[in-house]
Amino acid sequence: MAVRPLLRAVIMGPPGSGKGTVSSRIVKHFALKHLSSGDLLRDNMQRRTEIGVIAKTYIDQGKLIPDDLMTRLMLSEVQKLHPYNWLLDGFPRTVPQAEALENTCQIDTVINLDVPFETIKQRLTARWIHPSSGRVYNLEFSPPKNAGIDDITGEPLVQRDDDKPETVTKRLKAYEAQTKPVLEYYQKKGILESFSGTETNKIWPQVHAFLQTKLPDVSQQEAASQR
Ligand code: G5P
Ligand code: MG
Repeated sequence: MAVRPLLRAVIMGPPGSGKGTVSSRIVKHFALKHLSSGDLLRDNMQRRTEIGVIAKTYIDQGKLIPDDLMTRLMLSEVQKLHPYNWLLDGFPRTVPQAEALENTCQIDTVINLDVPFETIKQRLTARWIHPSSGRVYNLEFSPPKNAGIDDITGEPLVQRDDDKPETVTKRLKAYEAQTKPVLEYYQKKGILESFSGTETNKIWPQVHAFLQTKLPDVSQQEAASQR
């Protein structure tokens, strides 16, 4: 009997590097469950849960949520993902978070989107999101079919409060100081795969080719079964 491959992956990269965009392409092609720490926090903020209220005070200042709170929140979600293939987006973001994750489960691969900061700043001011699904649009790169409206649900799109230029600058500083060391942490473990560029459409084929060495592309299987 064929053994089903199991992949526990993380996608990393600075704010606005395209983690959400690439993740949505990954889940269309590979049988992976996507868990985004930012989407989870925004959902809590929208529902005004205790975590959401605390998170908002940090996110609005472009700061990271404290490690103990973030780790508790994400690890309880990670436990629910077992035994599926999964992709974590936005967690871990500090070395203590990476260590806490490693104490819970083994990570097989880390995809790093290496996009220059100048490219990112431009992108975030043109971003619109559909909060409940996490779908991401960009007025230039991937506009919705109708301005201000989600393609799937027809619900209104919003801009993120933390996409203001001054908050973006703070987020990039937090990335530099607290998240870059996580790349070194995974580099030392030999599981870091970096993809550099300024355009998602050029980075994506490389990520796709890399993941195909680990998992079957289920979209191709589906297409073949319909022929
Ligand atoms: P998030 O939500 O994890 P970030 O800052 O890591 O936020 P973000 O902003 O969600 O990352 P992304 O997912 O990397 O960015 O990028 P994206 O949304 O796919 O793309 C950005 C924009 O560019 C979109 O409009 C997209 O359409 C467009 N785009 C993509 N590709 C291209 C292209 O090729 N060309 C062009 N022109 N456009 C393109 O975290 C938010 C906050 O939550 C807290 C922190 O406070 C954080 O700041 N948080 C945590 N705190 C502590 N620990 C953790 N683990 C935390 N996780 C979240
Ligand atoms: Mg994102």
